[in-house]
Amino acid sequence: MVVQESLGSIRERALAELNAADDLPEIERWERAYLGARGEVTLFLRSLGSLPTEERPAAGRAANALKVELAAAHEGRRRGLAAADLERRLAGDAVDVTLPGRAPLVGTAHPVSRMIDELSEIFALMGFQTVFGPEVETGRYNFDLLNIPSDHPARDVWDTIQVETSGAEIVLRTHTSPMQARTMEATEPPVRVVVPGRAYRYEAQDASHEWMFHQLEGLAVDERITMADLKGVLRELARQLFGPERRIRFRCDFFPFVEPGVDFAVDCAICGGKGCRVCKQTGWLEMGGAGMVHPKVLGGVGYDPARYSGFAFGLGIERLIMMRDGVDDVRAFAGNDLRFLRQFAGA
Ligand code: FA5
Repeated sequence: MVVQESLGSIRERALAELNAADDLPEIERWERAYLGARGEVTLFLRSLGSLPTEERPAAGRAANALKVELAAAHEGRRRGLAAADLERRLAGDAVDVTLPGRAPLVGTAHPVSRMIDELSEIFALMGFQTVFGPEVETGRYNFDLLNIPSDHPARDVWDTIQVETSGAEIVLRTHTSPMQARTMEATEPPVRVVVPGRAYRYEAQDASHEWMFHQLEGLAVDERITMADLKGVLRELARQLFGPERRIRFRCDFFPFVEPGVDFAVDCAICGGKGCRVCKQTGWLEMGGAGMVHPKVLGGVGYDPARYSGFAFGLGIERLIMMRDGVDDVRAFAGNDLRFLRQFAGA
């Protein structure tokens, strides 16, 4: 009787504590306290030997029944808590599939690349092919074949980034003009090419000068090419880029590889030529240098200057974008500031 009573009170206490346990670690502690190697029920079973012989079978059955009952209750409670715990965690991790997604960052072509594409298209419609040339050049193509003698200041080490100092004159090209001779050497007239690409100069940087920038070279060589052709092509370029009303201006300038040489400008589209902040009150925006290919350049690549004539021009691509889109510092193009670059996205 005593045995039954004490088992009864263990049972009541155990079930009450089990119901009160409300997380998995507490349930594990409970299991150790009642059913573990030193648990109350286990110790009770071990102590059966000290009972009088006639009480042992009934006490053993009762204790085993309690052990089975408590083990089943433990398992039921553990599963219930585990399921509740899982549900709680799932609710915390829930994804609201109705929320709008995050827009991925989409890259866009650099404004210089866009301008190169645009220029290539404009010139393709006038029959010019786009070609590319090496950025590391020899003195022969960068200077000699362009009639720039070795005592010309442009050959001075201060203007040119030298790649090789051992004697051979290997430089980063200072303009895209070396492709004039390279193109003519590779083909017979007629020639009509434009050459976009990088140029490098050992130059102090400021709002309108970079040490690395882009140019677009143009070259046309055939029989009877005249300055009128040059003017027509550049006027068409100015109109395509800046609008149908645009006029262009030629002024005398000197480049050793053209004769005559000019600088060319377009009348300012913002003020219509009256003078404003963008054109610095002059009414004109400078686009680049141009002229008729010098007979020495034609002769240097084996063309007969008595039979063939041609024109060439070179313009600064960053400066064109600056004029058209109102950018006031050339350093912005290579500055890696996404706020600047994004303004051109989709333009
Ligand atoms: C030349 O480079 C000649 N090769 C152009 C030429 C070609 C003349 C064919 C005749 C026949 P110039 O140094 O002026 O010329 O440069 C041409 C253009 O490149 C300039 O008008 C300017 O728009 C751009 N440019 C020159 N230097 C820089 C610089 N440091 N930073 C940005 N743009 C520049």
